[in-house]
Amino acid sequence: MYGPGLQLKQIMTIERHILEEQKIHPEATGTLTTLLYDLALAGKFIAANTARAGLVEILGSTDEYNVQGEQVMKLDQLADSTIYRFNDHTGRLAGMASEEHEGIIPIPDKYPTGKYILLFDPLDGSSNIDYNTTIGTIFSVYRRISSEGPGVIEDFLQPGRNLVVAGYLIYSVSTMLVYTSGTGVHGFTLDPSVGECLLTHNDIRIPEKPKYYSINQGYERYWGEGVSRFTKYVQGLEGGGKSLSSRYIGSLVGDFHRTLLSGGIFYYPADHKDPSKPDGKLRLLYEAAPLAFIAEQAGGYASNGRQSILDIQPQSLHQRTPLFIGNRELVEKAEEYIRRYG
Ligand code: AFP
Repeated sequence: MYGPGLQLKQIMTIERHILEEQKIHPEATGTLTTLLYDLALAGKFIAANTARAGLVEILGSTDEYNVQGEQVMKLDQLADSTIYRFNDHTGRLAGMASEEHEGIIPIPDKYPTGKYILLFDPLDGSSNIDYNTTIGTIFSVYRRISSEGPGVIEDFLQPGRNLVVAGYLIYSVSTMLVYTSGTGVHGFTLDPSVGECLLTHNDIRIPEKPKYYSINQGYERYWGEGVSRFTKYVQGLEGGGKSLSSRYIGSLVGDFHRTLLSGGIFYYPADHKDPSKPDGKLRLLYEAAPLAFIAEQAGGYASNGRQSILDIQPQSLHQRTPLFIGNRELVEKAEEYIRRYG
């Protein structure tokens, strides 16, 4: 319980923070504010269920496979339907897209459509579920391009530069929500005793001195020369490099969150492991782009090895992309190695 030991100088709930942010935009109608509020609420529901994962019969996988050919975990479905149900009826959205659905998720005819588009990865890192390790939810919001009615594919295939809001929830030692609406990156920690997300990380900046590099080293034999040599660089073995320590969770949200707070680089490059996935594993629209927006707002940078993630024009909903994200200096160094060695 809070009392004399209270660590926070000021209690700023996520609701209050979102409302304060809204004041910066006098033209705001409040639609985005309530959308963010509901995403935070959906996150609390998902957090409550992930916290009970070992206790109720939701741990483990279903027998179904999603559009990526990956086995769908029960918690994935629960997270997916939670976010959908919080957002289908509000009149704020023209449509949604999720990792778990092949096409656009339409707003049911009986509800009005609105001016925003919501994309989400309901439960990222779900192969970690059975091992009680970090998982997360990633969300991003665009303004629709079409003028009215149900959202069309062009509304979804927008470059990350057009993002209005991006954020993630991380379900770990504690649950946190981190988001940006283009005015810095702010992190809120869920206090389970009162059920509120309180501001604990105001205006997050990636530390200038990087601490960790993060890549699945198990795939080393599938990398191109640029990635191999860059990895030697971050290990301090080539080019007067950094000699960083290594960390890898295998959950993008977890690996990114650590990179954001500690400084360093996370990368999931293109590799030769699976010819059907020449651009690596991660998805541009609902994984790489939102985290790239957050990274840039925190003073960092994200690239596919050749150009900014935020400048890529998506061609399809589930498009994959190589991702290099973290301290600008390191990501640009990775680009340099890839330009030079491929
Ligand atoms: P899962 O949701 O199947 O666990 O995949 C997680 C993920 O998409 C991303 O969160 C990780 O960064 C990446 O895959 C890890 O992939 P590898 O297991 O190939 O390293």
